[in-house]
Amino acid sequence: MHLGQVLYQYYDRVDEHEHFFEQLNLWCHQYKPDALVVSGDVYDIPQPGAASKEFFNRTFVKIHKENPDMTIVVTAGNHDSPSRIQADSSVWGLSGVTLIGVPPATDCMESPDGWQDRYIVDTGKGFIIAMPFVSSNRPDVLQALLDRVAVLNEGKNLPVVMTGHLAVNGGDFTGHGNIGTLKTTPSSDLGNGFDYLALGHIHRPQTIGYDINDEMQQESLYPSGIMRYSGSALHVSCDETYPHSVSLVEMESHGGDVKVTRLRIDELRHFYILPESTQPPIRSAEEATEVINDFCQKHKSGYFRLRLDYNSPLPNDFIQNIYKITEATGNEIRYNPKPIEENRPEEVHETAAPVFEVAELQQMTDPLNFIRKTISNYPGLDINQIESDFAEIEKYLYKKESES
Ligand SMILES: [Mn+2]
Repeated sequence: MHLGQVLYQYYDRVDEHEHFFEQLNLWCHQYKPDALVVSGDVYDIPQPGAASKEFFNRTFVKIHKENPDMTIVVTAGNHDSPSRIQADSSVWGLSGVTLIGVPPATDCMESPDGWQDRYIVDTGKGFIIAMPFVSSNRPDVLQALLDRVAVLNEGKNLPVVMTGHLAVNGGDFTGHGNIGTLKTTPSSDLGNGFDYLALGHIHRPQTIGYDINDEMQQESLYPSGIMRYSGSALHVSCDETYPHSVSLVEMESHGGDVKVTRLRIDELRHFYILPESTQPPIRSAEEATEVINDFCQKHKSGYFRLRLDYNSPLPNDFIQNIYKITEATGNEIRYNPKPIEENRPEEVHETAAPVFEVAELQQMTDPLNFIRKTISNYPGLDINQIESDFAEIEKYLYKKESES
Protein backbone atom coordinates (compact mmCIF):
# COMPACT_ATOMS: atom_id res chain seq x y z
CA MET A 1 0.00 0.00 0.00
CA HIS A 2 2.98 2.29 0.68
CA LEU A 3 0.95 4.48 3.04
CA GLY A 4 2.64 7.80 3.71
CA GLN A 5 4.46 7.88 0.39
CA VAL A 6 5.74 11.31 -0.61
CA LEU A 7 6.61 11.74 -4.28
CA TYR A 8 9.44 13.97 -5.48
CA GLN A 9 10.09 14.98 -1.87
CA TYR A 10 7.09 17.26 -2.08
CA TYR A 11 3.68 15.69 -2.70
CA ASP A 12 1.89 13.45 -0.22
CA ARG A 13 -0.61 10.95 -1.64
CA VAL A 14 -3.21 10.84 1.11
CA ASP A 15 -6.11 11.77 -1.18
CA GLU A 16 -5.03 9.10 -3.69
CA HIS A 17 -4.95 6.45 -0.98
CA GLU A 18 -8.34 7.61 0.30
CA HIS A 19 -9.76 7.28 -3.21
CA PHE A 20 -8.35 3.75 -3.45
CA PHE A 21 -9.74 2.59 -0.09
CA GLU A 22 -13.21 3.94 -0.91
CA GLN A 23 -13.22 1.61 -3.93
CA LEU A 24 -11.82 -1.30 -1.92
CA ASN A 25 -14.49 -0.87 0.76
CA LEU A 26 -17.25 -0.80 -1.89
CA TRP A 27 -15.88 -4.02 -3.42
CA CYS A 28 -15.88 -5.66 0.02
CA HIS A 29 -19.58 -4.75 0.38
CA GLN A 30 -20.38 -5.88 -3.14
CA TYR A 31 -18.52 -9.22 -3.30
CA LYS A 32 -18.47 -10.09 0.43
CA PRO A 33 -15.15 -11.97 0.31
CA ASP A 34 -14.32 -14.28 3.23
CA ALA A 35 -10.94 -12.62 3.54
CA LEU A 36 -8.99 -9.51 2.61
CA VAL A 37 -5.24 -10.13 2.29
CA VAL A 38 -2.51 -7.46 2.11
CA SER A 39 0.91 -8.90 1.21
CA GLY A 40 3.35 -6.36 2.55
CA ASP A 41 4.55 -2.80 2.31
CA VAL A 42 1.87 -1.41 4.55
CA TYR A 43 3.85 1.82 4.88
CA ASP A 44 6.36 3.43 2.57
CA ILE A 45 9.00 3.83 5.29
CA PRO A 46 9.94 1.75 8.37
CA GLN A 47 9.14 4.59 10.78
CA PRO A 48 5.89 6.08 9.45
CA GLY A 49 4.68 9.37 10.87
CA ALA A 50 1.66 9.75 13.12
CA ALA A 51 -0.54 10.81 10.19
CA SER A 52 0.23 7.59 8.26
CA LYS A 53 -0.44 5.39 11.28
CA GLU A 54 -3.67 7.24 11.97
CA PHE A 55 -4.65 6.72 8.32
CA PHE A 56 -4.06 2.96 8.57
CA ASN A 57 -6.01 2.70 11.84
CA ARG A 58 -8.96 4.76 10.62
CA THR A 59 -9.13 2.95 7.28
CA PHE A 60 -8.91 -0.62 8.58
CA VAL A 61 -11.25 0.01 11.51
CA LYS A 62 -13.81 1.32 9.00
CA ILE A 63 -13.36 -1.65 6.64
CA HIS A 64 -13.59 -4.09 9.54
CA LYS A 65 -16.65 -2.40 11.08
CA GLU A 66 -18.51 -2.34 7.78
CA ASN A 67 -17.50 -5.92 6.86
CA PRO A 68 -17.41 -7.65 10.26
CA ASP A 69 -17.55 -11.21 8.86
CA MET A 70 -14.52 -10.70 6.61
CA THR A 71 -11.14 -11.93 7.90
CA ILE A 72 -8.42 -9.32 7.41
CA VAL A 73 -4.77 -10.38 7.17
CA VAL A 74 -1.96 -7.84 6.79
CA THR A 75 1.74 -8.76 6.59
CA ALA A 76 4.87 -6.59 6.62
CA GLY A 77 6.94 -5.97 3.49
CA ASN A 78 10.55 -4.88 3.03
CA HIS A 79 9.56 -1.24 3.48
CA ASP A 80 8.07 -1.97 6.91
CA SER A 81 9.74 -2.41 10.26
CA PRO A 82 8.93 -6.02 11.28
CA SER A 83 8.91 -5.22 15.00
CA ARG A 84 6.84 -2.04 14.65
CA ILE A 85 4.16 -3.87 12.66
CA GLN A 86 4.28 -6.75 15.16
CA ALA A 87 3.94 -4.35 18.09
CA ASP A 88 0.38 -3.46 17.02
CA SER A 89 -0.57 -7.08 16.37
CA SER A 90 -2.20 -7.95 19.70
CA VAL A 91 -4.42 -4.85 19.67
CA TRP A 92 -5.58 -5.54 16.13
CA GLY A 93 -6.20 -9.15 17.08
CA LEU A 94 -9.05 -7.94 19.31
CA SER A 95 -10.92 -6.86 16.17
CA GLY A 96 -10.15 -10.04 14.28
CA VAL A 97 -7.48 -8.37 12.16
CA THR A 98 -4.29 -10.44 11.88
CA LEU A 99 -1.20 -8.28 11.61
CA ILE A 100 2.11 -10.15 11.19
CA GLY A 101 5.43 -8.31 11.10
CA VAL A 102 8.17 -10.65 12.29
CA PRO A 103 8.95 -13.82 10.29
CA PRO A 104 9.60 -17.19 11.99
CA ALA A 105 12.79 -17.22 14.11
CA THR A 106 16.00 -18.32 12.42
CA ASP A 107 16.10 -21.50 14.57
CA CYS A 108 12.37 -22.35 14.31
CA MET A 109 13.06 -25.56 12.37
CA GLU A 110 14.81 -26.93 15.46
CA SER A 111 11.71 -26.33 17.61
CA PRO A 112 8.87 -28.84 17.90
CA ASP A 113 5.79 -28.23 15.76
CA GLY A 114 3.53 -25.52 17.08
CA TRP A 115 5.46 -22.37 16.10
CA GLN A 116 3.68 -22.56 12.75
CA ASP A 117 0.32 -21.72 14.32
CA ARG A 118 1.33 -18.09 14.89
CA TYR A 119 1.32 -17.71 11.11
CA ILE A 120 -1.82 -19.71 10.27
CA VAL A 121 -5.27 -18.14 10.16
CA ASP A 122 -8.21 -20.57 10.02
CA THR A 123 -11.14 -18.57 8.65
CA GLY A 124 -13.51 -21.53 8.79
CA LYS A 125 -13.80 -21.32 4.99
CA GLY A 126 -10.11 -21.75 4.29
CA PHE A 127 -6.57 -21.35 5.64
CA ILE A 128 -4.29 -18.35 5.24
CA ILE A 129 -0.57 -18.61 5.96
CA ALA A 130 0.53 -15.06 6.75
CA MET A 131 4.21 -14.86 5.89
CA PRO A 132 5.87 -11.41 6.08
CA PHE A 133 9.00 -10.29 4.21
CA VAL A 134 12.09 -12.42 4.79
CA SER A 135 15.48 -11.18 3.61
CA SER A 136 16.77 -14.68 2.78
CA ASN A 137 15.21 -17.71 1.05
CA ARG A 138 13.82 -20.21 3.58
CA PRO A 139 12.13 -22.98 1.60
CA ASP A 140 12.13 -25.41 4.56
CA VAL A 141 10.20 -22.92 6.71
CA LEU A 142 7.57 -22.32 4.03
CA GLN A 143 7.13 -26.07 3.51
CA ALA A 144 6.81 -26.64 7.26
CA LEU A 145 3.99 -24.08 7.36
CA LEU A 146 2.25 -25.72 4.39
CA ASP A 147 2.69 -29.19 5.93
CA ARG A 148 1.14 -27.97 9.17
CA VAL A 149 -1.88 -26.61 7.25
CA ALA A 150 -2.17 -29.92 5.38
CA VAL A 151 -2.62 -31.66 8.75
CA LEU A 152 -5.19 -29.11 9.97
CA ASN A 153 -7.01 -29.35 6.63
CA GLU A 154 -7.37 -33.16 6.73
CA GLY A 155 -10.95 -34.17 6.01
CA LYS A 156 -11.90 -30.53 5.37
CA ASN A 157 -10.30 -29.94 2.00
CA LEU A 158 -10.56 -26.15 2.27
CA PRO A 159 -8.64 -23.71 0.02
CA VAL A 160 -5.13 -22.75 1.18
CA VAL A 161 -3.72 -19.25 0.65
CA MET A 162 -0.18 -18.23 1.52
CA THR A 163 1.30 -14.71 1.40
CA GLY A 164 4.79 -13.76 0.31
CA HIS A 165 6.69 -10.53 -0.24
CA LEU A 166 9.47 -11.12 -2.76
CA ALA A 167 10.42 -11.12 -6.45
CA VAL A 168 9.78 -14.53 -8.03
CA ASN A 169 11.81 -15.74 -11.05
CA GLY A 170 9.99 -15.25 -14.33
CA GLY A 171 8.05 -12.19 -13.20
CA ASP A 172 7.66 -8.97 -15.19
CA PHE A 173 9.36 -6.26 -13.16
CA THR A 174 8.61 -3.24 -15.36
CA GLY A 175 8.72 -0.11 -13.25
CA HIS A 176 11.30 -1.48 -10.81
CA GLY A 177 14.31 0.05 -12.56
CA ASN A 178 17.36 -2.02 -13.45
CA ILE A 179 16.35 -5.71 -13.28
CA GLY A 180 19.84 -6.64 -12.10
CA THR A 181 19.08 -4.92 -8.81
CA LEU A 182 16.26 -7.27 -7.84
CA LYS A 183 17.05 -10.41 -5.93
CA THR A 184 14.74 -13.08 -7.33
CA THR A 185 13.66 -16.41 -5.85
CA PRO A 186 12.98 -19.59 -7.87
CA SER A 187 9.32 -20.58 -7.62
CA SER A 188 10.40 -24.09 -6.56
CA ASP A 189 11.60 -22.56 -3.25
CA LEU A 190 8.08 -21.46 -2.34
CA GLY A 191 6.78 -24.87 -1.32
CA ASN A 192 3.93 -27.20 -2.28
CA GLY A 193 0.43 -27.23 -0.95
CA PHE A 194 -1.01 -23.76 -1.48
CA ASP A 195 -3.84 -23.12 -3.93
CA TYR A 196 -3.02 -19.44 -4.17
CA LEU A 197 0.21 -17.65 -3.29
CA ALA A 198 -0.70 -13.99 -2.72
CA LEU A 199 2.48 -12.16 -3.68
CA GLY A 200 3.45 -8.60 -2.85
CA HIS A 201 6.48 -6.43 -3.72
CA ILE A 202 6.17 -6.21 -7.53
CA HIS A 203 3.84 -3.42 -8.62
CA ARG A 204 2.58 -5.00 -11.85
CA PRO A 205 -0.40 -7.37 -11.50
CA GLN A 206 0.47 -10.79 -12.98
CA THR A 207 0.26 -14.54 -12.55
CA ILE A 208 3.72 -16.17 -12.66
CA GLY A 209 4.12 -18.45 -15.67
CA TYR A 210 1.14 -17.00 -17.58
CA ASP A 211 0.97 -14.44 -20.39
CA ILE A 212 1.15 -10.88 -19.03
CA ASN A 213 -1.43 -9.85 -21.67
CA ASP A 214 -4.02 -11.94 -19.80
CA GLU A 215 -4.12 -9.03 -17.37
CA MET A 216 -6.26 -7.14 -19.88
CA GLN A 217 -9.03 -9.73 -19.43
CA GLN A 218 -11.50 -9.26 -16.65
CA GLU A 219 -11.51 -12.92 -15.58
CA SER A 220 -9.17 -15.92 -15.74
CA LEU A 221 -9.56 -19.50 -14.58
CA TYR A 222 -6.40 -21.25 -13.37
CA PRO A 223 -5.61 -24.71 -12.02
CA SER A 224 -4.82 -24.83 -8.27
CA GLY A 225 -1.35 -23.73 -7.15
CA ILE A 226 -0.90 -20.34 -8.79
CA MET A 227 1.49 -17.59 -7.71
CA ARG A 228 0.10 -14.15 -8.33
CA TYR A 229 0.98 -10.51 -7.72
CA SER A 230 -2.13 -8.42 -7.19
CA GLY A 231 0.09 -5.39 -7.88
CA SER A 232 0.34 -2.14 -5.95
CA ALA A 233 -2.70 -0.06 -5.09
CA LEU A 234 -1.30 3.08 -6.73
CA HIS A 235 1.09 3.72 -9.60
CA VAL A 236 4.43 4.45 -8.00
CA SER A 237 6.26 5.93 -11.03
CA CYS A 238 5.91 7.11 -14.65
CA ASP A 239 7.19 3.73 -15.85
CA GLU A 240 4.11 1.92 -14.60
CA THR A 241 1.92 2.44 -17.64
CA TYR A 242 -0.04 -0.81 -17.10
CA PRO A 243 -3.44 -0.90 -15.37
CA HIS A 244 -3.54 -1.57 -11.63
CA SER A 245 -6.19 -3.76 -10.03
CA VAL A 246 -7.37 -5.62 -6.96
CA SER A 247 -7.56 -9.42 -7.44
CA LEU A 248 -10.87 -11.01 -6.47
CA VAL A 249 -10.04 -14.71 -6.01
CA GLU A 250 -12.65 -17.46 -5.81
CA MET A 251 -11.86 -21.04 -4.77
CA GLU A 252 -14.29 -23.83 -3.86
CA SER A 253 -11.92 -26.39 -2.38
CA HIS A 254 -8.29 -27.37 -1.96
CA GLY A 255 -6.92 -28.53 -5.31
CA GLY A 256 -9.86 -27.06 -7.24
CA ASP A 257 -9.86 -24.30 -9.85
CA VAL A 258 -8.87 -20.74 -8.97
CA LYS A 259 -10.93 -17.97 -10.53
CA VAL A 260 -9.37 -14.51 -10.61
CA THR A 261 -11.45 -11.41 -11.38
CA ARG A 262 -9.54 -8.18 -11.86
CA LEU A 263 -11.19 -5.18 -10.27
CA ARG A 264 -9.70 -2.21 -12.08
CA ILE A 265 -8.62 0.60 -9.76
CA ASP A 266 -9.65 4.11 -10.73
CA GLU A 267 -6.71 6.39 -9.93
CA LEU A 268 -7.08 9.95 -8.78
CA ARG A 269 -3.89 10.98 -10.58
CA HIS A 270 -2.28 9.34 -13.59
CA PHE A 271 1.32 9.70 -14.71
CA TYR A 272 2.17 11.49 -17.96
CA ILE A 273 5.29 12.23 -19.95
CA LEU A 274 5.19 15.55 -21.86
CA PRO A 275 5.28 15.94 -24.76
CA GLU A 276 4.03 12.55 -25.98
CA SER A 277 6.63 10.29 -27.61
CA THR A 278 5.32 11.13 -31.12
CA GLN A 279 6.45 14.77 -30.61
CA PRO A 280 10.04 16.07 -30.52
CA PRO A 281 11.45 16.85 -27.04
CA ILE A 282 11.15 20.37 -25.59
CA ARG A 283 13.84 22.85 -26.70
CA SER A 284 12.95 26.12 -25.00
CA ALA A 285 11.22 27.69 -22.02
CA GLU A 286 8.47 28.96 -24.34
CA GLU A 287 7.82 25.45 -25.66
CA ALA A 288 7.76 24.05 -22.14
CA THR A 289 5.29 26.69 -20.94
CA GLU A 290 3.02 25.96 -23.87
CA VAL A 291 3.12 22.19 -23.33
CA ILE A 292 2.42 22.53 -19.59
CA ASN A 293 -0.39 25.07 -20.06
CA ASP A 294 -1.95 22.84 -22.69
CA PHE A 295 -1.73 19.84 -20.36
CA CYS A 296 -3.27 21.75 -17.44
CA GLN A 297 -6.21 22.73 -19.63
CA LYS A 298 -6.84 19.21 -20.90
CA HIS A 299 -6.33 17.34 -17.62
CA LYS A 300 -7.88 17.93 -14.25
CA SER A 301 -5.20 16.01 -12.41
CA GLY A 302 -2.00 14.00 -12.84
CA TYR A 303 1.75 13.78 -12.43
CA PHE A 304 3.87 14.89 -15.36
CA ARG A 305 7.51 14.63 -16.30
CA LEU A 306 9.13 16.59 -19.13
CA ARG A 307 11.08 15.26 -22.10
CA LEU A 308 13.84 17.76 -22.82
CA ASP A 309 16.46 18.11 -25.51
CA TYR A 310 19.84 17.70 -23.79
CA ASN A 311 21.42 20.29 -26.11
CA SER A 312 19.03 23.12 -25.25
CA PRO A 313 18.59 23.04 -21.47
CA LEU A 314 15.90 25.11 -19.80
CA PRO A 315 17.03 28.13 -17.76
CA ASN A 316 17.78 27.25 -14.12
CA ASP A 317 14.95 29.35 -12.74
CA PHE A 318 12.37 27.83 -15.07
CA ILE A 319 11.37 25.31 -12.41
CA GLN A 320 9.75 28.18 -10.48
CA ASN A 321 7.53 28.89 -13.49
CA ILE A 322 6.48 25.26 -13.52
CA TYR A 323 5.45 25.33 -9.88
CA LYS A 324 3.65 28.64 -10.47
CA ILE A 325 1.58 27.08 -13.27
CA THR A 326 0.86 23.81 -11.45
CA GLU A 327 0.06 25.40 -8.09
CA ALA A 328 -2.61 27.50 -9.81
CA THR A 329 -4.41 24.20 -10.49
CA GLY A 330 -4.87 23.68 -6.74
CA ASN A 331 -2.42 20.80 -6.23
CA GLU A 332 -4.28 18.51 -8.63
CA ILE A 333 -1.45 18.65 -11.18
CA ARG A 334 1.96 17.66 -9.91
CA TYR A 335 5.44 17.87 -11.35
CA ASN A 336 8.23 15.28 -11.39
CA PRO A 337 11.39 17.44 -11.41
CA LYS A 338 13.62 14.73 -12.93
CA PRO A 339 13.30 15.26 -16.70
CA ILE A 340 13.99 12.71 -19.42
CA GLU A 341 16.88 14.07 -21.47
CA GLU A 342 17.07 13.14 -25.14
CA ASN A 343 19.76 13.57 -27.80
CA ARG A 344 22.62 13.25 -25.36
CA PRO A 345 25.96 13.10 -27.19
CA GLU A 346 27.40 9.54 -27.19
CA GLU A 347 30.51 10.33 -25.13
CA VAL A 348 28.49 12.07 -22.45
CA HIS A 349 26.24 9.04 -22.35
CA GLU A 350 29.17 6.72 -21.80
CA THR A 351 30.90 8.63 -19.06
CA ALA A 352 27.82 9.88 -17.23
CA ALA A 353 27.49 8.14 -13.89
CA PRO A 354 24.05 6.67 -13.28
CA VAL A 355 22.60 8.77 -10.51
CA PHE A 356 20.64 6.89 -7.91
CA GLU A 357 18.65 8.28 -5.06
CA VAL A 358 17.97 6.86 -1.61
CA ALA A 359 14.32 6.36 -2.61
CA GLU A 360 15.43 4.13 -5.48
CA LEU A 361 17.71 2.07 -3.24
CA GLN A 362 14.76 1.58 -0.89
CA GLN A 363 12.79 -0.04 -3.72
CA MET A 364 15.48 -2.67 -4.24
CA THR A 365 15.58 -6.01 -2.49
CA ASP A 366 19.34 -6.18 -3.02
CA PRO A 367 20.83 -2.67 -3.07
CA LEU A 368 24.33 -3.98 -2.31
CA ASN A 369 24.32 -5.95 -5.56
CA PHE A 370 23.35 -2.78 -7.43
CA ILE A 371 26.13 -0.80 -5.76
CA ARG A 372 28.69 -3.53 -6.58
CA LYS A 373 27.70 -3.45 -10.25
CA THR A 374 27.90 0.33 -10.57
CA ILE A 375 30.78 1.06 -8.16
CA SER A 376 33.20 1.99 -10.97
CA ASN A 377 31.05 5.06 -11.58
CA TYR A 378 31.72 6.36 -8.08
CA PRO A 379 35.48 6.73 -7.60
CA GLY A 380 34.86 8.35 -4.21
CA LEU A 381 33.24 5.24 -2.75
CA ASP A 382 35.05 2.29 -1.17
CA ILE A 383 33.24 -0.98 -1.86
CA ASN A 384 34.93 -2.79 1.06
CA GLN A 385 33.73 -0.13 3.47
CA ILE A 386 30.18 -0.30 2.06
CA GLU A 387 30.13 -4.10 2.25
CA SER A 388 31.23 -4.10 5.87
CA ASP A 389 28.65 -1.39 6.70
CA PHE A 390 25.93 -3.50 5.10
CA ALA A 391 27.08 -6.58 7.03
CA GLU A 392 26.87 -4.62 10.26
CA ILE A 393 23.37 -3.36 9.48
CA GLU A 394 22.26 -6.88 8.55
CA LYS A 395 23.62 -8.24 11.82
CA TYR A 396 21.75 -5.56 13.73
CA LEU A 397 18.49 -6.33 11.85
CA TYR A 398 18.79 -10.07 12.55
CA LYS A 399 19.35 -9.29 16.20
CA LYS A 400 16.26 -7.05 16.27
CA GLU A 401 14.26 -9.71 14.42
CA SER A 402 15.12 -12.47 16.90
CA GLU A 403 14.55 -10.19 19.91
CA SER A 404 10.97 -9.43 18.99
MN1 LIG B 1 8.30 -4.33 -1.35
